[in-house]
Amino acid sequence: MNYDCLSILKWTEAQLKYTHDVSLQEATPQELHEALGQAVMMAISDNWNNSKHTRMHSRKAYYISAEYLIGRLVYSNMYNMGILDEMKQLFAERGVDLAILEDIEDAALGNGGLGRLAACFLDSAASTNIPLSGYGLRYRFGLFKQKFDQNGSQVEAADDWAKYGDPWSYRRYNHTVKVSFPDHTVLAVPYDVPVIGYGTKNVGTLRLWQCEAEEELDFGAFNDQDYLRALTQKNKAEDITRVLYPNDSTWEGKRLRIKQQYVLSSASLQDMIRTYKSAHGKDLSHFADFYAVQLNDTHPAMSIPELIRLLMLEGMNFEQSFNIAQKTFSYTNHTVMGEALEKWNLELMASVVPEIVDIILRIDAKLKSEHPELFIVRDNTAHMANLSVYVGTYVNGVAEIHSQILKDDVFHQWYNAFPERFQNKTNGVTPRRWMGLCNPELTQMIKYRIGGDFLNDLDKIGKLKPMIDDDMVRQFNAIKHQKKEQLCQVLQKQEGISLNPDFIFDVQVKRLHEYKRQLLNALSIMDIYFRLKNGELPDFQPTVYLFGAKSAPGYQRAKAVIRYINRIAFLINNDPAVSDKLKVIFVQNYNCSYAEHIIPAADISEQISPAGTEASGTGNMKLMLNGAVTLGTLDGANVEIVKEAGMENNYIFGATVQQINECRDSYYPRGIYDADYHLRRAIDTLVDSTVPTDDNQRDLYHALLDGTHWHKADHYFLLLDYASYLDAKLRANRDYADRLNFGRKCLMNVASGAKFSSDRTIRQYAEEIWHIEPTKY
Ligand code: 26W
Repeated sequence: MNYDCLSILKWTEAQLKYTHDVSLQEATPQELHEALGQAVMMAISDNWNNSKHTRMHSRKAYYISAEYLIGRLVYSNMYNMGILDEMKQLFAERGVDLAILEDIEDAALGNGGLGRLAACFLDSAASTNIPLSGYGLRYRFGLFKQKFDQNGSQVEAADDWAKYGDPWSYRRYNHTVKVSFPDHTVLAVPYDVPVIGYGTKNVGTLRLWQCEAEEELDFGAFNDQDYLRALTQKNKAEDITRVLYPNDSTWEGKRLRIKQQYVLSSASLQDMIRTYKSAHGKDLSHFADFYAVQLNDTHPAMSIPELIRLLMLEGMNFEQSFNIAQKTFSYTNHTVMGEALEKWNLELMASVVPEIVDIILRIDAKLKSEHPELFIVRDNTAHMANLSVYVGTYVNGVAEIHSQILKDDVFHQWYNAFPERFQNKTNGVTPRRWMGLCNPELTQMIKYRIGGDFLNDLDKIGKLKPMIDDDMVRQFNAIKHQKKEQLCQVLQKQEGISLNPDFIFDVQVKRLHEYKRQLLNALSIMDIYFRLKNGELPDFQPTVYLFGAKSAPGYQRAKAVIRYINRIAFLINNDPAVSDKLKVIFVQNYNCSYAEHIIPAADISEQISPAGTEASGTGNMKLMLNGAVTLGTLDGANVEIVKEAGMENNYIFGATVQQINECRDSYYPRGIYDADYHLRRAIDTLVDSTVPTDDNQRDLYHALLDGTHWHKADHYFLLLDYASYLDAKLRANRDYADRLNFGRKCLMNVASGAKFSSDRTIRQYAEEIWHIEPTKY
């Protein structure tokens, strides 16, 4: 608040001079980023220190997460400080365009929704003065960078995000902790990242642990000229936080992952115990009165046995420690997909963290004595979700429908035993990054219309609704066009493709997974392509279908979908018969920064998972807030989005959860294939010679029509929903022709977005789960 921009500029210049001997104008983007980052860190340091001291003695919450998808911080930090425009101006006056910082890499310390949610939550807690801190891991390599080769296949490259330095964290070596394994002990060194609140002096903290060796160099080995052995311990320690696991929603029982999870858990809890003691003294029996810990899925669930272990080391008995742990932790579930639920083999776990296994077995014995129908350990396997439900105060899902499925299905028996523990916390997104920063034009229009800032009180956006008139719709449409022009420039530069901003922009951006059904979208595009060529869709409004998605590197089906979409894109984009009607583009390396360009330009938001599979979705909210209509199923938060914005302003299709459950046993997709010529023609392009094919594409074809040993045919019901999907898609396309009417639907979505601010979500966590109050300033 009231930061002095001229001082920040002066400090930046001084830093550049001292460290690189260059002027503002001569500096590379990386040098400028480093210097400006350091200057900003200086500017916020008093507020950051004050925030820590102010909350020292009060009850606090901690978010433990293996992932934080924070993206690029330089613009969002200055935005939240309220200085971005003035800084741009000051630099421009000196001949420097701050847009050069678009070259700075994202910090992608997360995979997708779960990691980005963690970042939005920290932003919201800081902006609403809620005393929440984050704990995570400082991966040397974040989520891989993605390119496409000549075949359209995904190629991965390491993401060395901090190679030019990281001005947004301070190494706090004095708070280093030790974490022990049977064969070695490692140091967990904290790096603190400030989380700058918007419109407040509050600055929160994200503390990221980096593993290092106690002895960097084995001098004996070095003297024996055994250089490899001299570095063994160093590498073994650093390996633990070397790389983020790139799997989103499929689980792999890897030894190194246990180590990561244990370091995250142990280091964070040791740190909490240290700060507890310095504020409240040695008696830890009141630990849970001052600390609430939220587990972001089960990735940090080893925190539960670890807290019990640490309290027992302090002299408490098992029962006392268990009770404190139960009061301390709550658990958020982010998926119902069976293959994503973490289940550790006990022998594997015991070889890495033996004492943790002993405690899990004691917890399991206690559970079984109280509730013989429930289990944590079964078949020599520890079910981490069950552990988290049992030794926790609350468990929540991330959208209404998802929380209901947890009660009815995933945790049905647990719900019967502990009904009072189950809650819902519908996800949200931060309006600062996902409106203010990425769409200043729309933000400005809304501020002007409703008279004042709304980015830290999104409820105000509802005031727009009664004001929507043709004039406002025209202004909205003009802004949308402007955002498309800007996106077209980015796409020209990044992908070398030129697009027409007058087209409809229909976007599907999210991780690539069979359940998200990018293939359904692709098949409908092929169908539309053939129909256009036959002159069957004379009034089709020109559309670009835009995809952005990374596939887990070992997920062959997902990679085959990427290749297929790239191949149909090549066919369609090079066919002069449809060039004024249809374009398909799959952007490379979709990430936070790309999202900030794509989302404001979208007209149509594809949210097409089969009902009951997508826990919430958060991209759907970002797109809604930027005025895209949802083309979606009644799944996840889509249900709440259309409840707020009106069915009539969105395009909802497909089977409901109930309908899917009812037809599951008798489902016969080949019957649909045989009966629908258009759909058949589209599906056949997976295997005929319309586009190049391969074994993996043939596998997609057979998975749809024949099934495999582990899944029946068309496990995700593409064929079941196809007809209603195409119908809704073409209806949206027709409706677009009436620009005023369609623009009104878009604006109704913007004006109905209040619920989807993560400020609302984080307040509900604070009130209903953590029982903490905002700090007063
Ligand atoms: C251990 C492997 C693994 C990795 C990641 C299992 C599960 C995950 C996450 C649960 C995947 C994820 O990001 N889930 C998404 O979480 C978002 C935030 O709540 C939701 O909006 C998405 O619907 C959900 O898929």
